[in-house]
Amino acid sequence: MNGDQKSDVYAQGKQDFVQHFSQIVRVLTEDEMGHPETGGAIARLKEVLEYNATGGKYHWALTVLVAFRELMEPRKQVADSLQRALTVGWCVELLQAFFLVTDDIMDSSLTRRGQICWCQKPGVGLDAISDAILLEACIYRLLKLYCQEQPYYLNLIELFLQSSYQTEIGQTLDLITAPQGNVDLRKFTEKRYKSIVKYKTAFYSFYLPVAAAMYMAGIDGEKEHADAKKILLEMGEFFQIPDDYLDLFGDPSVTGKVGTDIQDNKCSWLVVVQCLQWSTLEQRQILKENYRQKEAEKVARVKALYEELDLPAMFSHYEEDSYNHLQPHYGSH
Ligand code: DMA
Ligand code: MG
Ligand code: MG
Ligand code: MG
Repeated sequence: MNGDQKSDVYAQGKQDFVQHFSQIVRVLTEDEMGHPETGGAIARLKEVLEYNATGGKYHWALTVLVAFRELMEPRKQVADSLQRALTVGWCVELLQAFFLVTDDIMDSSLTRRGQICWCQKPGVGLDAISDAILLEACIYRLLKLYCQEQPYYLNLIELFLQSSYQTEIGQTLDLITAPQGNVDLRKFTEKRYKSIVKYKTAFYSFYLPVAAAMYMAGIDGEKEHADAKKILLEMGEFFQIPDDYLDLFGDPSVTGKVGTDIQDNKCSWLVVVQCLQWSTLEQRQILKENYRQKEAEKVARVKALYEELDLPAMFSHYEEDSYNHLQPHYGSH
């Protein structure tokens, strides 16, 4: 497939996928909506789903669909199996929503997908923790409702549990490398950076959607999954680097979020792989004094330092190189 054909399948899938959302909400809420005991909680769940599960790019979820269409024998791509693929796509999206709601609490973020973070909405606050847990529970309700009879049901449950665990380990690494008390630049190593990214991003956004489609298509061999995992985890790293770059240099009206990595003392690509490699002792001192600080002038000082070090240009080169590096893999079928 060439690039254009690929974006076509994504565009086509997106319509089907977005339309499937009303069915997802209905299936998750219809039995208990109006229930004398649980009805109120279910109404809250509906609101949480509508606010937090929609409005993203749906890229990872659509990957389930595209991979499913490629891997599944065409004669088995009937209405029922496509419905299941759409639903598993929504399970990936719910997992993402669960992580984003909690991530925004941990990162003290203000906006997400062009709107106020759920936890920042008046009257929500830390109740968002309970909402996030509900979002996670919905994944397993959907898997049961749609896939219970399928031979791959257990594999899918284990895959979602395993991916959640890896991501939670990644979030933990991310947090303990960005302690609230002090700035310790020695913690920011390239090795640590790679581990954080592999666990917090690559498993759930790259390996999970493809592996889910593989299981649904009956591909459950260890070797096939290990091979897919190897390249997909590598791709995950290439994805987090732009996220880190755009946290500071992106336009919030495009990214839909205002960055917080400097204020949060994060082990971001900008500080680790670039800044610490190129900076002088004086520049490191500036970093020490201004990183992990909330004041706008201090954040601006760090940004100015990154600009002095030419990090935006380095990022462009890096992007080009990584694209060329991954191109043979992208084009391999
Ligand atoms: C996010 O990393 C990782 C997960 C598991 C949501 P991040 O905090 O850099 O993401 P974002 O920039 O979207 O807040
Ligand atoms: Mg975040
Ligand atoms: Mg985070
Ligand atoms: Mg980020």
